[in-house]
Amino acid sequence: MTRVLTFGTFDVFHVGHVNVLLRAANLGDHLTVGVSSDELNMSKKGRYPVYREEHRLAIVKNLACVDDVFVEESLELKGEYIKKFRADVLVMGDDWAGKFDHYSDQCEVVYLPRTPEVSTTDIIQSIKERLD
Ligand code: C2G
Repeated sequence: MTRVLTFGTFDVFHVGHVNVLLRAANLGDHLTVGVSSDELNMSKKGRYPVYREEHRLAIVKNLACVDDVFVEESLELKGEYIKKFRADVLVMGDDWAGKFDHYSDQCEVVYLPRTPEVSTTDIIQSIKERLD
């Protein structure tokens, strides 16, 4: 049984999110997803997500390809999460390429290409423009 672990905010859930989760799930038999907390987003991006934490968790948790979710409280705890969830593979989008290579002594580290031309930031921008 191969256990896969991935992370993300998944704010304003879109097709790029579902694509990366489907591809992550296909790398193993069980997929656990760490969903970044509202506070982690505030500290790393300087803003709170549009969708609050429990709503982002509920969306990701109820996808057919996802087996388990938890709240990711800190970017520095990846090693602990890999142990806790007994991950064989850590999957990240290639916007993080190279950033997690040091975990390769604990599990396989895989970076998947992002889906082009879709992002939460662009969706928020396009809604704003429609309202102006
Ligand atoms: N993603 C993608 N294609 C897009 C947009 C996002 O493949 N067009 C992927 C990202 O690469 C990531 C996942 O979807 O793997 C979630 O994206 P974000 O919510 O933007 O995640 P991020 O805020 O980078 O959080 O510990 C790391 C963080 O939790 C990652």
